[in-house]
Amino acid sequence: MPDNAYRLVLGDKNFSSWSLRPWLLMRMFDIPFEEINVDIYNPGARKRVLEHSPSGKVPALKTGDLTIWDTLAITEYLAETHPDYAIWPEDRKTRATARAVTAEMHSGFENLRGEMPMNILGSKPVDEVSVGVGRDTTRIIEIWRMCRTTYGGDGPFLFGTFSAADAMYAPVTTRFRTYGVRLTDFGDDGTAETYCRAILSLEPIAEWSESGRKQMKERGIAY
Ligand SMILES: N[C@@H](CCC(=O)N[C@@H](CS)C(=O)NCC(=O)O)C(=O)O
Repeated sequence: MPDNAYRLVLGDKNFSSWSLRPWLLMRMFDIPFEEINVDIYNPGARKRVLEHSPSGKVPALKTGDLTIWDTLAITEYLAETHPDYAIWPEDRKTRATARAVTAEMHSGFENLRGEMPMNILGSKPVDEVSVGVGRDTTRIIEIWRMCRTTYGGDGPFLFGTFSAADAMYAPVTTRFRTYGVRLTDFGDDGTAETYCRAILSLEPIAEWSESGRKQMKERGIAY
């Protein structure tokens, strides 16, 4: 393997939302990489992850003697290493907005993340969501509508063509589906619904889910 080849350390595909983000980004930009899949939920998980990632968390990107152990840092490294790919929008002000919405996801929406953990293969519709999840959902819908109407142009993604911002929000679209969140209850005029469909119908999302199903089967969990 060449010294600068990429190895992406990933957690369980059905559950690890942070792992999905850089994986999807790299697949959408056709950046080749090898996967290192780690079982992060069964006994001994911490030791297994620490073999690859000093924070004890996944994902981590390894290349040569470098390990990058945070999703946002991985994203920035890829954007710097592959300047020809529009991982961030080209226009400086648009790029700043894309970074702001990406960072808002990276550091926020604790209610949604805590109460509705990613479970791509699962279907667990809820009758009602908590006040906190409702607040997070309303803000996410507001972000998506702002991006789509201001920057979406002819493309189906937040900034037109697929960018780091879409990779960051992809697990949210799967959560809304898993938990049957009715987006119209939180101010959606159809823009967020359409955006969710655009992400969920991506070929790599189907690939990730299928691979997640195989992993679950190997671990004795039927989906
Ligand atoms: N800030 C980190 C968060 C990574 C994270 O929380 N990963 C979870 C899996 S989705 C994890 O490794 N959890 C294992 C643990 O906390 O022990 C990032 O952006 O990559």
